[in-house]
Amino acid sequence: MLKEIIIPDLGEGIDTVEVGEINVKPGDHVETGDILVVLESDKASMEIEAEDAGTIKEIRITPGSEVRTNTILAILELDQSAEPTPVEEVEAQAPKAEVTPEPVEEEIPQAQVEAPITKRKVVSASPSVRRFARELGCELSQVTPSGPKGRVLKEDIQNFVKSRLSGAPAGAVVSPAQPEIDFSQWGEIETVRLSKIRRVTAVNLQRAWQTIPHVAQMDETDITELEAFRQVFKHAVAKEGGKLSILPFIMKAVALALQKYPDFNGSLDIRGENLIHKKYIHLGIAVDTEAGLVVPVIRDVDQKSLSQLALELVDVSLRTRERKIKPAELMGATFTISSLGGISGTGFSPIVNPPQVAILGVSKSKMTPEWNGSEFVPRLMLPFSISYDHRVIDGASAARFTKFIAEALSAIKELV
Ligand code: CAO
Repeated sequence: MLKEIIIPDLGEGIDTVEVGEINVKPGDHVETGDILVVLESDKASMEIEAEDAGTIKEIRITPGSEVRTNTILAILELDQSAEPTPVEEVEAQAPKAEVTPEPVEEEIPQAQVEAPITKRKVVSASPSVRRFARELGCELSQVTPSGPKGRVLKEDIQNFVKSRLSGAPAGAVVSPAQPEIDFSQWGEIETVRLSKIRRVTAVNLQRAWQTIPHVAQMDETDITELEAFRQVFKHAVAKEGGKLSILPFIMKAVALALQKYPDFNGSLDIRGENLIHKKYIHLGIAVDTEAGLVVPVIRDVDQKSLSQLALELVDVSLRTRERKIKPAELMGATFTISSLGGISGTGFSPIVNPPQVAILGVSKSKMTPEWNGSEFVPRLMLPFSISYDHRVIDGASAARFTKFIAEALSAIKELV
């Protein structure tokens, strides 16, 4: 059964459009949805797609020609499975159509004609911009327009192509490259090659920074009792080869918080349409090594005791610093903790490590005078923060999450 593929209604005020690309030739087999032809007016491009599967018998237009509503673009021989009635039946109803190239206006018997065709997406762009996009192999419908009335400009295509080459998402603002500077013109210099870890980390951090809308939430907690507890039990843990720093307590509190607020343990799917909740809690722990930052993973933190976590932390951080950690041990984290508490600082906002949606930053605890309602008392206060992906987490949820961690660390008896 043959079918005419005709130009759909072009809309008011558009008499003719120019044929841009013809993506098929006689003999080609097409599936439903395949783009057959691209039409171009001075305002927009229109892709004509196949409504049915079949074989192209004839093309009746040429690139650059002017066509109008209802012009026949091509003749398609429908696949048998796509035909509404058996071939024999159709043949009995109407004479078999012999579609010949001449004359062009010859019609196929009406019984065998089905129309019209769907418009896919109308993109507003000038012919020169469309030509430019075609030369670069860039699909106009994917470009974010910045011109008046949603018109795609030449710069939009340049930005789109740049972002694709740099791995940034479509529509992301691409910063112009930094100019190369000869620093030796102002004094003596030495060039040091960055380690592989630093180079890989740089790419990952830049991608995370450009693709995730980050927000940081600061908080603090009273760990006076926790510290007293730690001083008593750290010797027993040390005898087993572990180190009971504040970190294992924080890991426990975070695991509880992730159970209560599972969004923080989730990941956005690649289209950004679904949040994947993970039923396991694997924590990435940022370890400072000579070669740069490495993040090994401690698994099933919610199922481990404090001393188990203390032992595993020593083992993992030691092997990471000695570069003995296996690649598989660096994968699968659901949330990351970055602790600079052993060094210095009152607060910082770490960068979220995708596909995770949040990261905890721990700073150095400090003895501070705290008002208890009637007097100032010395309390050991631990500052910490979370950075989170605002596409997934709201500010109020972030504040509840950090409040929960703060309370869990203060209530040491319940935590252990
Ligand atoms: N406040 C006060 N003191 C703290 C503290 C805190 N928040 N956290 C740790 N300390 C103390 C520890 O108790 C320890 O003291 P002692 O040696 O007297 O017992 C000392 O600081 C050093 O701790 P540590 O670093 O050896 O142990 P840890 O369990 O706290 O941390 C590890 C382990 C691997 C996370 C850490 O060594 C590390 O590498 N941190 C750097 C992470 C990093 O670079 N992050 C930045 C990445 S950017 O996001």
